[in-house]
Amino acid sequence: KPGPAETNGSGSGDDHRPEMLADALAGLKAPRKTLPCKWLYDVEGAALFGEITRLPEYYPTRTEIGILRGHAAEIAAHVPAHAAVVEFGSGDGEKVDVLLDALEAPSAYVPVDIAPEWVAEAASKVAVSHPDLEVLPIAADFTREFGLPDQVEAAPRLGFFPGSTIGNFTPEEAVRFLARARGTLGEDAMFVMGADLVKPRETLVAAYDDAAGVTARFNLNLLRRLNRECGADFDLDGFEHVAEWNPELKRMEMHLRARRPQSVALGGERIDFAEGETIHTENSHKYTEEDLHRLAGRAGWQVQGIWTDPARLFSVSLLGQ
Ligand code: AVJ
Repeated sequence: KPGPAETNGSGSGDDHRPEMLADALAGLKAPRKTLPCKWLYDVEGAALFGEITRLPEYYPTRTEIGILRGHAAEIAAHVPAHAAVVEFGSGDGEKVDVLLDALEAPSAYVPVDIAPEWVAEAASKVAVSHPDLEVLPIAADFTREFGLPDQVEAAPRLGFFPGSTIGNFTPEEAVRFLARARGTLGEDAMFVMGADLVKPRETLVAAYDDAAGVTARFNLNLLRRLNRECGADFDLDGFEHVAEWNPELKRMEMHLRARRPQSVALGGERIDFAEGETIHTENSHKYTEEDLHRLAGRAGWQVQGIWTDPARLFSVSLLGQ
């Protein structure tokens, strides 16, 4: 099946490359090298992430869908009829379908994503599965302030933020995001959020360093992308994928580690790597139920319910006022 078109580069849309190059130079010239995780998700990165979600070790996606299927009616019982569902980051339609099926006469579906192609795809899938629903896609960066279309003005709003994407934020950023979402959705809004739970290290490390090496390819795609789109000359064999549990900060960290000393050309500059030096590429924060209550409270929300799977791997929370 054809995926969404490339947002930039050869195709249409704003050129993201100057921003990506500026981010890369800033991150790689810092004393501890980093690259923002948002650049992991180009078309190839998104395809690799899709592959990750089907790996035996990567429990989050299938566990979350199981929780949603098992408890959608219970969750929906808390939500007023005719709600407009606003999805932060457009999914592939599967998760939101489960929610929409359980809600009483939802009035609208508003997928929000920075890539116009992705929102359009989410919108057309849901338009097919729910032909009576008004579908109003918005191309916007959901980590920043954005407005809802006038058509959803009157309806009660339900935010939907599945996938543990919240885990990409630090707890402070997560509080700011949740508070902003409350403002965007308005009075009496509710919010359904998926978050990965703290668990033994071995399970986490396996999920982020799978035996088939798909997560390694996903991580290394960031360097491939800098080569392809920013004219860098990273030697992909010169770096290896590292997935580490940080118990103090309760997060999985992905890094790329230089296997040997090397020097890389990027944007007219040279970036030097010592052997063993790492680039920090992604965080995936894990929460306890207690942490989730605290997080929601700090952002001005109240937890109405938290649903988990029998093994307590993953959580789906309903936040309200
Ligand atoms: C898409 C951010 C939820 O943190 O589990 C999966 C990304 N990175 N394997 C996650 C990811 C490596 C994923 N999120």
